[in-house]
Amino acid sequence: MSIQHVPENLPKRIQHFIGGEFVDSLDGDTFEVLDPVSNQTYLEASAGKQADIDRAVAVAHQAFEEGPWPGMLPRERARILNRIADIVETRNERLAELETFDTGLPITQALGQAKRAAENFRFFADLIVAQADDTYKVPGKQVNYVNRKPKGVAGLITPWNTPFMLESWKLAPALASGCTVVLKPAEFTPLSAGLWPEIFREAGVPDGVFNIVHGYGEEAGDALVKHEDVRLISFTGESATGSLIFANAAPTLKGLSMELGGKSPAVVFADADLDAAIDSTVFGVFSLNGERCTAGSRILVERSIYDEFVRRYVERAKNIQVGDPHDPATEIGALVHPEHYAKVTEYIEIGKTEATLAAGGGRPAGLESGNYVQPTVFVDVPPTARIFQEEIFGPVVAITPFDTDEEALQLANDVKYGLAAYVWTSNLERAHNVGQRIDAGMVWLNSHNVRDLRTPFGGVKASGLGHEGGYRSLDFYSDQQAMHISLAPAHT
Ligand code: TXE
Repeated sequence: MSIQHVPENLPKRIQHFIGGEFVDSLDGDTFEVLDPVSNQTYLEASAGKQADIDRAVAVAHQAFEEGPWPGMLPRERARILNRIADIVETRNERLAELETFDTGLPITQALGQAKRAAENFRFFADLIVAQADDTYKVPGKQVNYVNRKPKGVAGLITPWNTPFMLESWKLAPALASGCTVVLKPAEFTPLSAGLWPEIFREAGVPDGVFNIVHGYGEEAGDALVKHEDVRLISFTGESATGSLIFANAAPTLKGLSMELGGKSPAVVFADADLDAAIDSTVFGVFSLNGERCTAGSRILVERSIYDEFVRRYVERAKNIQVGDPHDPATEIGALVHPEHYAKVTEYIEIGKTEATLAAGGGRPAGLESGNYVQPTVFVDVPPTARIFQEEIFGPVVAITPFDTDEEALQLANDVKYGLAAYVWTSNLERAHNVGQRIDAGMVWLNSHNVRDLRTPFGGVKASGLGHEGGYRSLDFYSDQQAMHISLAPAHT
């Protein structure tokens, strides 16, 4: 039976943060926040709607038009971003405790999130100081130069799988660029966002620059997307939601950056380092409770090693420790919410009608309540199966064999998504050729998930629009005004 771990000093209510103050919704409405271990309500959060978004955007807009933030020199903003990073790191344990309580992620995996969030702020602090603007000399003693300006109020809409870290991945470049922001966290996991206001205040971010409005996507999120004073939306979430946001943003011609769903292939050739490939593909779909957008949730294995691969993979899956996320021994915790648990278990039942169940498929022994599922492995999965085509976003993997490189590529690309891909082979020519031909925004060859923050992070096809990372993020949050000046002597 899962132990009940409730962090101390939880807020009575998770409120919006607008203009430097914690406030309730104007209509006083709230929504329940469940603990994924017990599915009990320990918290409520302010339910933001149009009026609350209007209030937050007005404050952010005024801070942009009249406040010091957009006009600061990059090195001044960089100093504040570095202070944010330092303070975030001092909150590591508290953040991990809140994140585990809110998301159901194993505490050992939540403990890594503060460091990643801090790194995001340090990285963009460095980048804005290093960034040079373009100048061009043209005939007739004319000079052209680019005047880079922050776009304005940025709407940031984030998902629930690693909420604090994914919020930092948008907050850092938006604030570094001089934008002011309204953050709309995921309603499943609003808790850790409440750490930002104190961190930003301590670091010296002026009031009004950073605002949070909690609420449902179709209410607060929708109002943010449609607001005419919001210049751009950076969104991370499901592809279907991305399409909706794309349509709703059209009338106000907003800038859009969208990191969406995935159903990423891991292609394992017979000449792969099998130990490394199995370690990676187990990590790829069972870490973060399988609630990982870049999860390698389809594994395509060359036929000659297929039986050996499946045998070893099933063995590993059966030994993964599922349990209370606050227990340091746990490797897979509780899924984030009963609604998501229902979605994942429904896919598991569908999978049983489409393919062969080789491991898992039910509730772990001894965990009779809570959103717990066994690490589940389906094999001999046909490409027409729903569990091959659709994102499950849980600890469920589909494994299937292939005979030729061409067949591997055909299977890999036979989905609407194109986020990540993983290729395992000792033939490096084949690794590059196969990797480059997979429809994916990000490909790892004999590796996984390690990346430099300057590389473009994003997907193709249904997995996204635009890329985050490095200068691509800064360009998204900035207008680049082309200035032209004559240095020829004025006609006397
Ligand atoms: O997404 P949802 P979830 C994806 C992952 C999975 C999904 C899980 O693939 O599919 O995110 O997160 C708000 N107008 N990624 O279930 O439901 C909603 O309130 C405006 C990919 O949260 O799309 C929440 O804040 N906003 C990613 C946010 O959108 C709306 C990495 C996401 O909600 C809205 C992590 C609307 N109509 C997860 N409806 C990557 N590619 O990097 C909902 N929202």
